[in-house]
Amino acid sequence: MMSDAQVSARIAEAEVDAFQADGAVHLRGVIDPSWIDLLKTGTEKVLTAPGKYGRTQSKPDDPGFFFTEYFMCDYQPEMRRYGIEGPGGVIAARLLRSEQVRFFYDGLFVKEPGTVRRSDWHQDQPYYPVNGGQVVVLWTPMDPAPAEVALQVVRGSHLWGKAFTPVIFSTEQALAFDDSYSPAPDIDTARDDHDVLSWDIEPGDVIAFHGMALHGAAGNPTGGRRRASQTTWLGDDAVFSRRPGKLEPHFEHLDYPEGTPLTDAAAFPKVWPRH
Ligand SMILES: O=C(O)CCC(=O)C(=O)O
Repeated sequence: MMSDAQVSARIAEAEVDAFQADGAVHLRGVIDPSWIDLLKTGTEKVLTAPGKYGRTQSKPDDPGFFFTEYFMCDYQPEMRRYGIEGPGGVIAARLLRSEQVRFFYDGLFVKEPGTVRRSDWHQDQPYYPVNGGQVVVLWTPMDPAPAEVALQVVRGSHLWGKAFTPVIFSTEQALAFDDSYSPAPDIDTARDDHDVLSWDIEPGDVIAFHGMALHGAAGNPTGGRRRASQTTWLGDDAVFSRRPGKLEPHFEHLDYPEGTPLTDAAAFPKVWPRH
């Protein structure tokens, strides 16, 4: 098992610079195989007995099967162990150049072979009441994923200064936000107008992307499964900021004065430094 120092040393300064400038970076071999095994075990348990946010995103007559779940660290021991004890905290601290890192939440994206339903282009931060530049999502595949089916990111979109209206995947319904939010552009119909970052990715690798980076993923036309975990991490400058509309009920208990640093250990356990 790699030590935290070994994980950190695998991330070159140029990769940190790329993350900061592009809003995303592909990190190779930063997650030990034993963590991937733990994620796979957790995934099967979640598929068998999902929590209250488990959703089938593909419609009954859609080919394939696309399943998502969130907040597994609250109820699923394998996922919790990976989130809290795994290498995510040190990776996030390095990429965010943050003194401290707090675990925020996790997600699961399973696309069985032949899945047509895609993950629409979106930014993550509008879905939750957190502002700040030091927010990173670590997207971690459990299966090899060629670039066409892995997560893709529009280069530099985290610096556009734009916030896009969240849309609930399963119902395709936009949340009722005010006009400080606009609909996300459909990158697929105008791909040539955008610089889309994509990578062939293996288990053990991570695509790290900024909370305001515009990202999406195709369905899964391949013959293999495409299971991926995401964990979301908050750095020093992350603060509470109320969104102009209703969010997932899970976030409703988060209620602080606007701009409060997110250091409430019950909601945001500190994972870096380790002690
Ligand atoms: O894996 C996918 O299909 C989408 C992942 C995603 O959108 C996310 O991690 O926010």
